[in-house]
Amino acid sequence: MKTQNKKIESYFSHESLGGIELSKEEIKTAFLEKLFYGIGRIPSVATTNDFYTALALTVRDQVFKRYVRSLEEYAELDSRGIAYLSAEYLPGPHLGNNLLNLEITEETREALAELDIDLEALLEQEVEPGLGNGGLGRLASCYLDSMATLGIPSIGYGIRYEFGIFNQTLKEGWQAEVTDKWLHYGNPWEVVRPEIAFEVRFGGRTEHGKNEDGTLKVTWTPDSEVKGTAYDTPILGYNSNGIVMRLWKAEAIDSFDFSAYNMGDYYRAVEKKMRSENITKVLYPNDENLSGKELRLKQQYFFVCCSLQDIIRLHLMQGRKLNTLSEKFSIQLNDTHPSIAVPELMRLLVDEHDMEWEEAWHVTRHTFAYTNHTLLPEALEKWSVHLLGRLLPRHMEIIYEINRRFLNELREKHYTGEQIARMSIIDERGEQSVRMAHLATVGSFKVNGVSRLHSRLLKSQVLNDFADLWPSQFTNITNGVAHRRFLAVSNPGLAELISEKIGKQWLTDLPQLKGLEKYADDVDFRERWMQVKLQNKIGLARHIKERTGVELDPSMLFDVHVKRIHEYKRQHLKVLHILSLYLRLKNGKGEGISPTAFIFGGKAAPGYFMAKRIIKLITSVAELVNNDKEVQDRLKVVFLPNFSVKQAQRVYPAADLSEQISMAGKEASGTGNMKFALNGALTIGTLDGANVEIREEVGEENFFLFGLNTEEVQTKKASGYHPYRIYDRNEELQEVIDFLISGELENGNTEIFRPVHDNLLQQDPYLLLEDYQSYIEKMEEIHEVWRSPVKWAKMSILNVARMGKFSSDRSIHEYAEEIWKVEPVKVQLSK
Ligand code: 8GP
Repeated sequence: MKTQNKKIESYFSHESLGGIELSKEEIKTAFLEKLFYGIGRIPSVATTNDFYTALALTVRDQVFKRYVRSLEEYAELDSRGIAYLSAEYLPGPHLGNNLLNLEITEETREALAELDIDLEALLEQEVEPGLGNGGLGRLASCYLDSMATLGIPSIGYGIRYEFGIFNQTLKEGWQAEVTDKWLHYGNPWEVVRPEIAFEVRFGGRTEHGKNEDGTLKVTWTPDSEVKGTAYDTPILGYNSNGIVMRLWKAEAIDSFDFSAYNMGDYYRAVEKKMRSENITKVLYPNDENLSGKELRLKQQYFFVCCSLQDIIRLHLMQGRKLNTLSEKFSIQLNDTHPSIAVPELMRLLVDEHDMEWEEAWHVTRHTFAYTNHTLLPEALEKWSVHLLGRLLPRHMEIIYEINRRFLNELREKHYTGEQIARMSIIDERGEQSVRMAHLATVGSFKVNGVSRLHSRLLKSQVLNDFADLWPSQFTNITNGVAHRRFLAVSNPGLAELISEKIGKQWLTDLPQLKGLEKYADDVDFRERWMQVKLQNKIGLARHIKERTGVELDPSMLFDVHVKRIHEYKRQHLKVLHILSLYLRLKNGKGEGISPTAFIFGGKAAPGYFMAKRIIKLITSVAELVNNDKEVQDRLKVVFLPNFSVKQAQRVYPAADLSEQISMAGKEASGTGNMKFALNGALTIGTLDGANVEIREEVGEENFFLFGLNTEEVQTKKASGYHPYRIYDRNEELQEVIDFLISGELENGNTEIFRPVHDNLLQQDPYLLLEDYQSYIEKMEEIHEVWRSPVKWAKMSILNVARMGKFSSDRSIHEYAEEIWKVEPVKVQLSK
């Protein structure tokens, strides 16, 4: 905060900004002032949204106070900083989390109650920014939360999509996509920074000439330009610092002067403006083949280009030289989406700042670190050389040069032709394309996977050649979750009970939960524990009734499968299980079945045929089961539409059983698995992703394991897998699979689920049939344990007590220590 104005400077000093505690009276006054002067409303005409906005603005002031202080402190200490580059963020609603971080939830609740306003109703009013698809985007937001709390000087860079992930509705049981309009009522949490804006160029051609001193000079003449403007959302840590999430919005460049054109050109000018703005219009749903999507590549380059220019601006502003960039900044690439940053930084250093290639490459390779989030071959990004070369001609040249030098290095090390072809950044098979994971790996000083198993598979399979070449470059950082949001904010009943027993330190030190272990044998504690769960279930049942009309008895086992819909996550294995129970009940063989409510939620990519059919299958099974009088008090099935962070915060606290049933080797980590267990749900899962480590922590006796492990999956596939043979040998499975095409699910329509049926019998790429029996048997065991409430409660308590490892605070600590080499800077809060 360097200003020449001493009076302003003194206002920013710690003392005059005052303490950070706000009394109920102060909150009330501030709230009313915001209502009058902030949005110009009198209470008699104010809507719930006006109240929400007034409260958000009140809270935002306090958030800014902390944020500004953190900035000051970071600048003064001249500390090393982190830029987190992510094409996706899923922050969830801000209000509740900020109230917790400011520790003013109760004061605010009381202040509003005195004005006859219910805080819960205002929390409900917030529309969350759905700027991500799922796990990867939510992880980025968890990490910003932890970076703020730990005091890591950092900025989260991303894209301010005008339309985020679509809203999901159901039409006759099928998913229908509705445009998300999260900005419709405005966004009180962000501020626009028109002075922080950069130009981004596309297309055109390059010219290779000479500088006066004879060195090579490349000039890029683009054929279009847009401007990226920063929109800042401060992200607060718990009782500590604030950092910023800086999202770029695309606009037409300022120099475009409309008045200089005649009428005809005026419209062309407007069209050009609209074309510019298109870049940040909409988030692409994942799981689709995006390789041909020019606009997607434009988005990636656009936000990377703005972010790097901003980082360089910040670096130079401190009077530093560009060749020290890597000493002052680490840039974390959240998956390959931002990996065009590697050639972009090279371009900026070499072409714009006249650095020698070798020196620029040294800086680049010591600045970037890359996190991989998926092993799925179809999700590994590739861009055709033709498209990339057309849109970013200079970058294509730079990529070729990086690759030429890299392949030379391999040749010097006597690599064979085949190995070289495998490792090349350019894939020469078929249409030439750029392998973005290779580009990110070659351009980074560290590469990490997101769970121990995933990192091992990354090293032994997807990037094995690179791991052999540079073993010390590879590491693992197991994911973690923002436990303050997913326990303290979303499950206040449980949080309170925990704090009563072990104090509040767990809020910033999750391993403290260990202290709960000794209460697992305490009858009174166990009862209160299950009482909290019951209340949460009652709340969720009410919500489900409102949203779907389905009534759930809260005493049932709440068996929950929520996450993106994908075949590898095997929602349809759960469906096979439900059908087996249904048929058992119909055949009078249902004695071992505990009354169960099956709750599903999750979005399917709009173009993913099978995933959408699986949603339809779930809703059809729900129709059948829920309307069959014979099984009514035993089984219920619901599909809760539009799963989001907000929904998730309702669902996790109310779950008894968490379904983590992906085929082993496919789920990089999973983070829902952690959120469930943290809220006292028991897990049924395969040895996949972070399940392995969760089981290790909570103890194998407190985790329901089933199915093949990764090696067994690979052996099975290598030796020739024949799903039909399994079907042929298992009578119950036959009945269940045949049921899919019996017509009973859809008014005599035998064809609707035939694609699922045929896929399972003919290919079954995710081994549902192979794992079926093991799953069914484990579920029988679970139903038996459920009938022993004491045992269940003990297991639930021990699960929570042993989840200390899975806080994103721990993950960020590891990133800071192992990768970024950055020291936390804790801002002193004067109370
Ligand atoms: C997800 C992984 O599927 C999940 O296991 C993991 O917990 C999460 O990332 C956070 O690490 N991966 C993605 O969402 C992903 O790869 N998305 C890209 C394909 C777009």
